[in-house]
Amino acid sequence: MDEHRVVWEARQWQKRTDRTESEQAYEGSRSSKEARRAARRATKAATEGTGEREGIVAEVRRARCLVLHEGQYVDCPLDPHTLRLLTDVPVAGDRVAFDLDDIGQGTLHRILPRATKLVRMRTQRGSSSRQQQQEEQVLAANVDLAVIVASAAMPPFHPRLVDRYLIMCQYGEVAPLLCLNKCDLAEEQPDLSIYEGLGVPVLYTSATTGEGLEELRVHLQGKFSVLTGHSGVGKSSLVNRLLEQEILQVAEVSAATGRGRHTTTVSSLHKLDEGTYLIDTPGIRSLALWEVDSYSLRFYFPEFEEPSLNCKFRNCLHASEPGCAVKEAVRLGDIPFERYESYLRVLSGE
Ligand SMILES: Nc1nc2c(ncn2[C@@H]2O[C@H](COP(=O)(O)OP(=O)(O)OP(=O)(O)O)[C@@H](O)[C@H]2O)c(=O)[nH]1
Ligand SMILES: [Mg+2]
Ligand SMILES: [Zn+2]
Repeated sequence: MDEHRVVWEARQWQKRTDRTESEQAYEGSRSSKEARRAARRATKAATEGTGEREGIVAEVRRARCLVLHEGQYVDCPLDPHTLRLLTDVPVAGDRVAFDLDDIGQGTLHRILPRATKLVRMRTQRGSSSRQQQQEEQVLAANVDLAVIVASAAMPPFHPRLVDRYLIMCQYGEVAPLLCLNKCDLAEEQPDLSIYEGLGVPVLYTSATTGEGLEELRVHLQGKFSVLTGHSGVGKSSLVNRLLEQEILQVAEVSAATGRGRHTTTVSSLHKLDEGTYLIDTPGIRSLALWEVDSYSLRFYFPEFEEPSLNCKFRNCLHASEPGCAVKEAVRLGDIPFERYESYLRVLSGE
């Protein structure tokens, strides 16, 4: 199984080499604290003299956003003029250049290039017809780690959803970690060895009893992380527990449907300690995948990469083609059947 780990990491590395220079510069800055400081100094130098400052977007509401700057939250209006200037809507984790006036109000100037982004697709009704339009929705920017939170029970664990979250991480170039929360509620924990085999760290936690939280803290240390997952799995509860404060609202899962109530409605960034930040996000209703067309989908399953070199057709989609080495690897048990099944489901647009 260790080979898969290598493939996963190699794939990430390979994608990184495709980046632009400025992205690579920032990427490099994430590799060590010293480099991160150097990047900050460089940005500071670039923005000095213009009165501009740099901050991190902590929360975006309808007409304003909060920017974290030197330990203070700065209120910045998001009026139509500012939004036109920015060309994109800021999201939690974005690094922004802004100006501060005498009464402490900020004016956003620019969103700095995003090193990573966690993205999902949002479907919107077209204005004139019933046509559905699809639009990229960035959940969080510049994160090093995506904590995919699932629950052992209430709502029940859905392994196939995890595969979709992993595709989202691969697409956004964010390292994944699987956190199975509410372990106190389940007598038997689901088998997550498939994910460990892929090189994805797996943690078993309970925001109620505190189980696994110290281990989670170790993984978060010194990183910008985002918690993502379905509604009601306990994302906000985990953040509260880690912050040791009841900052975020939580609500019970509906007894009738067993589903979460979409309690969190906007993403928010929280500082755990110097250099450690957490972004809580709203629960995702459905995880349609942005820009992952059927041709490129196979690249998001890193364990397919090596066997696919032996497929008869170079463009093999590993579906109904003859001489498919990926299907053969599934038959031999080298690729877990569940992962292949997930792949086929996403491929068929389910
Ligand atoms: N037993 C148990 N309950 C938990 C645990 N974590 C969270 N809960 C409960 O689960 C419910 C939902 O928790 P939230 O933290 O609001 O879930 P969320 O993922 O933030 O949900 P959204 O904001 O809707 O996306 C609350 O009633 C929590 O008290 C846990 O580890 N064990
Ligand atoms: Mg929440
Ligand atoms: Zn094939």
